[in-house]
Amino acid sequence: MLREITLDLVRVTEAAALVSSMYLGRGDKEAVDRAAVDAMRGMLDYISMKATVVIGEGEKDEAPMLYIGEKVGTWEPASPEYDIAVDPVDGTRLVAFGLPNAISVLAAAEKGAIMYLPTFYSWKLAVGPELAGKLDINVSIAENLKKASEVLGVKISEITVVVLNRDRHRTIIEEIREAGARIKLISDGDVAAAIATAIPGSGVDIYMGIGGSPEAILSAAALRCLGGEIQTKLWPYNEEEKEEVISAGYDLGKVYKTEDLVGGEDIVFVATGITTGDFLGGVKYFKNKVITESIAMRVKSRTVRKIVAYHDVEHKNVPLRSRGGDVRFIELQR
Ligand code: VTB
Repeated sequence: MLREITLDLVRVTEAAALVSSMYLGRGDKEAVDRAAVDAMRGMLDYISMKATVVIGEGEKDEAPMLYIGEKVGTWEPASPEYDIAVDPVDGTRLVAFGLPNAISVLAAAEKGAIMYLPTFYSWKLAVGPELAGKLDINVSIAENLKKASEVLGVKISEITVVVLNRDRHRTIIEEIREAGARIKLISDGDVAAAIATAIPGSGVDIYMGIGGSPEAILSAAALRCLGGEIQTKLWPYNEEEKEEVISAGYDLGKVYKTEDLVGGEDIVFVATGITTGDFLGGVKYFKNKVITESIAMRVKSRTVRKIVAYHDVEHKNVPLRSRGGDVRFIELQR
């Protein structure tokens, strides 16, 4: 059962957040990602499980660590088998520029339960529990917003929709404005945006638009734990990709629902804030402590835990894969 290793998994995203946040505001997003991957990979080595990365940093030849198919965990004969999906930093640019809502995330589920979406991008519509099952990715934005206002019992002008600020979203932004809803345009980090729809008091009701497919899967894992919903459709970004997926037998009209993306009942989702966002505080320093805020949740129990950790800078070790194990935190600080 994933229950037993939940806190171990929190340590994984904590480590990634702690180390990547050392590059806060330095303008170097590759360094942010490299640090997070190294710490995440290092911490995974300590966990008693037989896990396989099914969503990670890409294929083996493009990623040295956390590539798709990589085996992580201790792989002792008696340890349980899982598939894991990771995004060491969702929003590397956000960390590189010290902007809000960057998180480190990981989802674990039974073997075979995590789907693979073949396109780089997907169309997404994510909502919290109240709107789950009520909206439809195939109808107009105006219709969806009207429905949302009825279900939530609020005016359309009180509904907040999050959209990635991209040229490809010009039309949908216009349609949302036309319908009269509030819009929060974000530069990056749509996993946090999708999750925020299901967190009471986050001020976010709906996330929609075209974003990364791996991020759709991670959002689905979180939304299953929170009772929210994500609907997705494949969105090929050029003719070549379109032909590829069609000839591989995929249907561009198919709507993938939350359970299609992450199935089964044994699912854990964990995330740690790197920069402060809508539902998690970022990595902060206070005297000789470095403080992290994480969230851990499971589908089975639907318990959502917030875990605030005060790491003692003098005593803290962080495992880095590149260094073969634990490194003292102060040594990394320079
Ligand atoms: C999306 C979104 C991510 O990057 O992948 C986006 O899902 C990239 O979009 O959360 P562009 O290719 O248009 O830049 C994030 O925002 C961050 O990784």
